[in-house]
Amino acid sequence: MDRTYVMVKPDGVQRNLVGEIIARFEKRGIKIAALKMLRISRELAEKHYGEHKGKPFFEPLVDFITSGPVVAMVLEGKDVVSTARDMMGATNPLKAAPGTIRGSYGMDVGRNVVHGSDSPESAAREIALFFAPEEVIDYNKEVDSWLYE
Ligand code: DAT
Ligand code: MG
Repeated sequence: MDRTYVMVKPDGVQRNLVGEIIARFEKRGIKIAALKMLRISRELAEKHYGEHKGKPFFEPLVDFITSGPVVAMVLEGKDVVSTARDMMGATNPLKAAPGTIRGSYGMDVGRNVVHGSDSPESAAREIALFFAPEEVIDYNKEVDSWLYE
């Protein structure tokens, strides 16, 4: 099974969307392997978004992601990196397909409610940034045999 890093951003927390977002992944059959709320430091934000350093939206992005608590999670499932991204929709919520998380709850690219790793390599890097190895839990769910053939 694959793992990805997903985060409800400060706007999602403030807008009471945490439960709704987690429920979408759970109901899909994606397993929660780690979950916590935290306030991201500037240092961690700059590492997490390191690939965007130097872009015009980098400073506002760091300001935004550190502006309030986030809910960080590791999700597990078949092809979960791309599945979670598909469920989130395009970066710009106005371009995100209706029914996706961003397409359901967002209006502006700088307030797009959720983050999800964009590749298995990013997922490994981001999981290690946000979670200690012992915080990511390996466990079985009986329902898996009803989700996977
Ligand atoms: P994604 O979050 O879909 O992986 P990304 O990695 O390209 O998108 O960008 C990270 C975040 O930065 C994105 O969720 C919102 C913000 N962002 C991206 N492009 C932007 C832009 N052109 N203007 C303002 N914010 C932007
Ligand atoms: Mg990205």
